[in-house]
Amino acid sequence: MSARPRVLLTRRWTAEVEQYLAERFDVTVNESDTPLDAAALTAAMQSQDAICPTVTDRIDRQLLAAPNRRVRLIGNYGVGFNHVDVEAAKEFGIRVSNTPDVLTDTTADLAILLMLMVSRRAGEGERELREGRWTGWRPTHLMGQGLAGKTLGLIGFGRIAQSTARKARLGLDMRIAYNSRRRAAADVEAEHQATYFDSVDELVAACDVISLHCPGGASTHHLISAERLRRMKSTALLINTARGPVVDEAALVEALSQGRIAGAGLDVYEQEPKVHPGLLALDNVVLLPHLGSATRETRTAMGMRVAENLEAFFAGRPLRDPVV
Ligand code: 8YV
Repeated sequence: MSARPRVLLTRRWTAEVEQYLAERFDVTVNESDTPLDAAALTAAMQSQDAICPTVTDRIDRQLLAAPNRRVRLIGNYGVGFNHVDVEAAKEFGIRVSNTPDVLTDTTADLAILLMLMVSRRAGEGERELREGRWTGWRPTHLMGQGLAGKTLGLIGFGRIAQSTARKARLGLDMRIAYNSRRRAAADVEAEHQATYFDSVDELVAACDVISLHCPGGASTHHLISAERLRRMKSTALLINTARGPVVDEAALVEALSQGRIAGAGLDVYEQEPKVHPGLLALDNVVLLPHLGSATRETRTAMGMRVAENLEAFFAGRPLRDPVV
């Protein structure tokens, strides 16, 4: 029997997937479950046939250019791949795959959760109660704002944005508007009763809630800038389940502290796991630790999707989810 391909999981995965992979590949798992440093990743590039990274690993040009490289596939655990230099991978003939579809609803649920938590001041209320500051019911206590009839503006209109639109429209009775690099087909717009804005500036000015669903990377860096925050309504909420650097965090802190927008719900940050101290001090912001896809079902489905890509690659079949 020929030797089984060597595969590195840079973090612990769910038990089902680790077992599934161990039955098919020569798997190394990073038992410490803490991010590997550049030296460990370089050694893996030289000893493994495939590496399966997560958002906490930096797979940059220098790493991909490691001398005596053995790795031929980067099987990313996650749909977003802005932590992988795909241009360099392409140049060096290294394949890259990701895990679309399986985390769509789970991540959209989290966007809705943040919208509800911020609009109904749930974080503030829970802190008040746990800290023993709740003095009892009164008509004007922690009044939030309703979402029904309000307009949700989506930036990016891929799978997760459309799932969020569906849940917001059918579940919360919101109106849908969006901006994306490419306008969606007429039947997709009709399905979501979505209004297209070809300008982000106009979208942010017109909507009550802005939710980010675009990819990370250079083209969307600080897309939500101080200037765009200024264009938003003073009652508006900003939701980010995409990537931290899409928002200028320092500008957001300023806008929130000065009451220029009403609140924000964040699941991602510019320098994870660091969070801007200004955000921590604010009450009108809900902060979650990158939980977008964190359900048992989804984390297993993501791992199985990586497994499908590994199996296809090493059997010489086309990748299920080719990025490069
Ligand atoms: C993942 C995500 O947990 O898939 C993505 O792009 O942001 C998260 O859902 C993370 O990226 C895993 O690498």
